[in-house]
Amino acid sequence: MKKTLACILAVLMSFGCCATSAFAATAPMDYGDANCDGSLDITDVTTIQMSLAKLVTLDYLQNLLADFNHDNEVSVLDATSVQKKLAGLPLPEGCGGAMLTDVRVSEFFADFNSGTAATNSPVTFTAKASVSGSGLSYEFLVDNEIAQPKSESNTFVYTFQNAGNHFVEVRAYNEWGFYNSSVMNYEVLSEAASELRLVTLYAEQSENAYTFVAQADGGTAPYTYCMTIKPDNSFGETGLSVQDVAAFNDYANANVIKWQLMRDEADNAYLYGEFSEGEAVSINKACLCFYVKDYVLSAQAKDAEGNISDALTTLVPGVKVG
Ligand SMILES: [Ca+2]
Ligand SMILES: [Ca+2]
Repeated sequence: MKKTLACILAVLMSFGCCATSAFAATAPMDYGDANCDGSLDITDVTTIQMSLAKLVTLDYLQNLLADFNHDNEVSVLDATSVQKKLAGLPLPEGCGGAMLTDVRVSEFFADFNSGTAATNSPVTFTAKASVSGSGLSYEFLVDNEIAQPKSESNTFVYTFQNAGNHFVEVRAYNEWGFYNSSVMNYEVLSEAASELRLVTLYAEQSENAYTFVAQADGGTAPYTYCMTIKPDNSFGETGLSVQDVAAFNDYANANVIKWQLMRDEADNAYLYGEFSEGEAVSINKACLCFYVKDYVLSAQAKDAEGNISDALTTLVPGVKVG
C-alpha cells in the first residue's frame, strides 16, 4: 500500500456555514533528491549509498526520488549519476527531471446546501480536482470514517441517519499517493423544511468561464436570486483591479447577468448581480483575475412573498489566469 503524504493544508472555515475549502499543492520535486530536502547535493548521494549498504531505509517518497535514472530501482547507477550531475558531467539520457506531485481539489459541493437536507434524504456530494500527472482518484469520508473508498468516481451519495453537524471530506489523490482534501461542515435537519431554502449553490468551471448555479425550493415560487463574488480576505488579498473591471465589461452580453463592481465600507471591491429563475449565469474567469486568490460566492434567493434564504461557498481557482 502506498504511503500517504498529505500536502500542506490550509483549511478555511467560513462564517459557520457549510463552505470549507482546502488549498494546497506541493511544488514539483527533483529526482535525485533522496533525502527530500528540496535540493540536490552530495548528501543525496550519501543517502542513496547508505540505503544500498542497508544502513538506512528509504521511505516511499525517497525511493521514488532516489531512482534518478528511472529504471525502477535504486542502485549504484543512481548514486553515480547524481554525482555526475553535481560535477557538471554529461548524463545518460532520461536522468533526473521533476516528479509532479501537484494535486488540488478545486470544487466540493452538495446538491443540498448545509442545513437544507433532512435525515434519510440521499445527498450527492461532488468534487472536482486537477492533477499534474495521471491517476487521479477520490476518497470520501464522513465524520473521519471512510465512507467511499478511493475510486475514479468524483461523486458520492450519502444518506445521513442522524440530524446535526457532520464533517464530510473528499481527498483527491495523484498516482503517487499525494492528496489534497476539502472538508465541509454539513448540517442535517431532523425534518425537511417547508420554508424557502437555497438548496444548491456551486460554480462549474469550464476552460474560459465559471457558471454559477443556485436553486431554491420551499416557500412560494417564482424565485429571484442575487449573487456576490468577492476575494476571500482570509488570504489577505483584497479588491479587484481596474483591469478586471474592463475585462468584465467586455464580456457583458445579452444572455449573461450584468455584474456590477461594488465596494464595501472598507473599500474592498466585489462583483454583484441579480437574476431571475432559470437564467444562466456565467462570468469569464479572466474577469475575476483568478490567480492565487480564492473567492467567496454568496447568493440569496427571494420568493414571491419576499422571504429570503442565503448561502455561501468558496471558489477555489483551479486554473491560473494571468
Ligand atoms: Ca537533497
Ligand atoms: Ca535507478
